[in-house]
Amino acid sequence: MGLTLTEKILKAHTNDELIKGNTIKIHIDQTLTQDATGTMAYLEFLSMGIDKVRTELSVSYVDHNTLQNGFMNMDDHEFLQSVANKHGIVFSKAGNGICHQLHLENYAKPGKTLLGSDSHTPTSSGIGCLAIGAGGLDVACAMAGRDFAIVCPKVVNVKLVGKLRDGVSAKDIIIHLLGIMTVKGGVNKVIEYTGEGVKTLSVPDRATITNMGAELGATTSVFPSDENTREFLRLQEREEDYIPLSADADAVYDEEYTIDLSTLNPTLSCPSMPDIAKEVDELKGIKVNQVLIGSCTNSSYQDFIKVASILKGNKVHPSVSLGIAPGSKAVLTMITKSGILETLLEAGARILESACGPCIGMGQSPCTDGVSLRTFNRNFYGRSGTKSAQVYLCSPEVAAYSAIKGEIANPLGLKMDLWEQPKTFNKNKALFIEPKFDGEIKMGPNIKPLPKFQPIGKNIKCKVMLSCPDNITTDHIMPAGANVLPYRSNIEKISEFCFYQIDEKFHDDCIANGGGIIVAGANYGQGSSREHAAIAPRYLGIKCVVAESFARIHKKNLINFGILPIEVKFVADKFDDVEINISDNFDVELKNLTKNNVVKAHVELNDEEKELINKGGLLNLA
Ligand code: MIC
Ligand code: SF4
Repeated sequence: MGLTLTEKILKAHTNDELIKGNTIKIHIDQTLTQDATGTMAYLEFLSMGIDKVRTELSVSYVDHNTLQNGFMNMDDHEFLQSVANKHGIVFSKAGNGICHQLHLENYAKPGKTLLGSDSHTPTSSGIGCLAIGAGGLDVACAMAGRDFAIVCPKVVNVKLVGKLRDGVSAKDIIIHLLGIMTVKGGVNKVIEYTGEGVKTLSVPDRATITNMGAELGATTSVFPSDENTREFLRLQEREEDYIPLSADADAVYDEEYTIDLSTLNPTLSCPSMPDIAKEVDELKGIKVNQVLIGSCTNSSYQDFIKVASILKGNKVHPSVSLGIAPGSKAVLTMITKSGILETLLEAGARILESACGPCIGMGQSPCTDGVSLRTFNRNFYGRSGTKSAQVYLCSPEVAAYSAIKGEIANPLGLKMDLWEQPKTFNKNKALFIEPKFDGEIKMGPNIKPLPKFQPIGKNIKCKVMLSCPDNITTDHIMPAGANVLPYRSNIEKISEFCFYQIDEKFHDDCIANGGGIIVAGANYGQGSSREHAAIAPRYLGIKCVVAESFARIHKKNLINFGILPIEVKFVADKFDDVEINISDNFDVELKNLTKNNVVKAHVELNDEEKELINKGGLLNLA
């Protein structure tokens, strides 16, 4: 029986048998961190007392908190740079670009494994590696040379046939797929792309698709490594990293979908969930206030060729603000040299820093009730910084054309080839700093020591602190944005914002009651890998989350910090009194004393995870 591409890469990185659903441990070749999750990850790494990272390559990027309004963000950057220098990690300074775009350009290699403390790490899988997002602690462990445990994934075959029409692009493929599979359809699965249509997609196209596989909840998504991959690596002057890789012709998949590219239309994700997919003609005519082009999903040079081809000779509509953030310094340099930048400026675009920026709510919040069209990957409630805003996700083509028209408009059939594809890529590495293995670790006053947590115990009597519906995101649990991100290294302070988006009293109620439990619907914790969404609730005394199901990364983060994720439907309201009894084998009895109902569940944990819960989290084991 033939192997899938996923199985081939997994087999080369594990000694465990690939039995679907079992926990397997895989060896990690490369890691990446970004600043917003990185400070925690490196505090955790430092607590392990290891001199030099034990991976082939580890890179520390600064791209999220680049506003520096106050000393806090810059303190974080100084800390990160000093750790990188001392412990053998390549450091990418602020202004160099977004971690995923940079990693794809500079370091991702077919056949390798990459673990990153950011949920969009799978972007690099567009090149044919297995790139997985995780919490900072898991990445710290990988840097320390420990294997990474995952549930051996099911493999989904998405067969692409035909060719996209002008005006339709990779973003439309993934939004279309999100409409079919939903934001929980990919949990514990790898999405593998096959079929003749794959050949029509460049590596940046593929990376747009694997990037947004995170929105499916997938462990990762992967494309074969083929002649397009070789060409991309040649442009990056690293053709030697190329190896051909693909699934066997008789590979067996767990699920299959076929997408005929020639029939796809431009498709948007509607407010406020990436899987609310609608074709552009259903939305045509909606007036737009803001258009933003950039983020790790759509900020490649190739994207800007299309955007500039549409904008050339046109003006941005008077009622639209168009912001553009090239994904990396290399892309910015290339659009400058080719004249694309001039075209964007002449049309009336604002040029933003090469960083995450508005995608993570660092500036550019829309006006009250504003309609914002973004080429990004997440439109969760409140993430833009304006709760009443209507945020749509779309391709660069839809974004650029709508910016001119002042309303959602259909770019189908437009020609977008006024500029040629590059002959070579800009390789200036001025903002990459190689480690020298010396110096002292710099810890400014905003960087607080990691808190210690007590184990939750076997008998818990407490109150429900929050009862919430399906698809709660980590942006609901631990919001980001310009007011909150500066406190990513300060758990006491950041916990004040916990659940602020949906329950402003959550923090105070937890303090008043000594914590309690959270009750939720399905797919709890989808979205970001930020472990603050586990640490802050734990800090506030949350002991268990009882949900119908969990997102993969968040479930692991909860366990890492000693919170028990109990998977069962439990009817409860805020402030209900509950009693939870946990056996040594993690059979759990949940009693709602207020409503007089009892539910039983079993929490499936491997031996290591049982120990984590029993000891109060991974930090107590270090
Ligand atoms: C995001 O897109 O939500 C982030 C910000 O990149 C997060 C990481 C974080 O919260 O720092 C992610 O995707 O993991
Ligand atoms: Fe940055 Fe947005 Fe990408 Fe997250 S999704 S890494 S915030 S650009």
